[in-house]
Amino acid sequence: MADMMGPEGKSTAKVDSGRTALITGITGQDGSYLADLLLAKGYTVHGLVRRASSIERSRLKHLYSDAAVYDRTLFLHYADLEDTTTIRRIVSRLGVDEFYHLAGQSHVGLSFEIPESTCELTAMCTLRILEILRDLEHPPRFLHASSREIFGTPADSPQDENTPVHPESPYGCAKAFATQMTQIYRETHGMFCCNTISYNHESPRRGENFVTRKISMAAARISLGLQKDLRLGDIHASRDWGHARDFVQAMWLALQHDQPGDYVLASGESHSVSEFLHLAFAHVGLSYEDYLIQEMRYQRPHDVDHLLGDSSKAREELGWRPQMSFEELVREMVEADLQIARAEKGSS
Ligand code: G4F
Repeated sequence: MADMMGPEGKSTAKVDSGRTALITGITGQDGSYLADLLLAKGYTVHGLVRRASSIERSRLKHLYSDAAVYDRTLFLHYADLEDTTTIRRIVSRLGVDEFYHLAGQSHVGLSFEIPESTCELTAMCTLRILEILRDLEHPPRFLHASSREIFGTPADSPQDENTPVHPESPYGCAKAFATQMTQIYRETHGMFCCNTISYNHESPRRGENFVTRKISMAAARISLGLQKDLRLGDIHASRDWGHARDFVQAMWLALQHDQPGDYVLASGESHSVSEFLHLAFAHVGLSYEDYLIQEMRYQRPHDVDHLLGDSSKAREELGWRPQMSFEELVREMVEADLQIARAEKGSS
């Protein structure tokens, strides 16, 4: 795959005259849906990608295999999040209108294992980006993709923008820092900075180590005889699960609003992991109880039990309307994994 940097590290991209956006984390679930959305709206989209020995960009494949899009309205730039000099150079040269900061280590369980790098990537890198933007003559509008993990286990349910910040995981703590820094740059430097405080959001593009995708893949693969069992941790916790495509729509809406602000994004319904299991396995005519093995290694040192968000502010101020129900989400994920599993079976 071609990239934007020439042999001397000089960029070969041409900056479009229309609206432009830069996305960190463009190869992730949310980044790829956001790229789809912005390209459909006529934006020129720039994405920062990590330089790695193996290239994992499957979520963008439909875009960069499209000659009308790749290197025309979609450009990828190599820049690790810690590489402040490169990010500064790219941002100064491009002069984008909107900056969506989605990258970071986002696995809550993993953050207990690797707290330092989680804080470095999720907290400090956000601060460094804000500093880069502050130095620009015309800073772009800035969106930080925050997380409801900043609330920990709140006394009140549902949670909204006024819920006290009290994280209970290294990831939540790093996100709390980044969220508050975003507010500080808005309030003290007058920059157009927004936080979207998202509850769980899933899709067929979800990473394979998050619980919903583990389940949808297992249901599909077990039903086709490609897998024997499913190993999980605690299945009693409940989450407020929405669809990632709906959530990136709200991120875009936040940056189109006349005032910057913070917005909780949530479906407003909470379902347990066991409900997700039940629906996913029922979709392929199976009972999850026959295949589930619970293992200590997937239990967390601390897990938040019950999550429910109140996204009234986003709905009222931004006119946000999530489109997909919990049942539709489970169905879409299992159907997508059935297609993948059938292809694997066919080729073996
Ligand atoms: O899918 P999960 O890993 O999502 P979690 O921890 O709720 O975090 C996600 O949502 C947050 C917002 O609410 C984001 F900030 C964060 O970045 C991420 O997107 O786990 C969901 C539930 C947990 O209770 C977990 O303990 O499923 C439980 N679970 C049980 N077995 C498992 C497993 N989770 C994972 N990942 N893997 C298991 O085997």
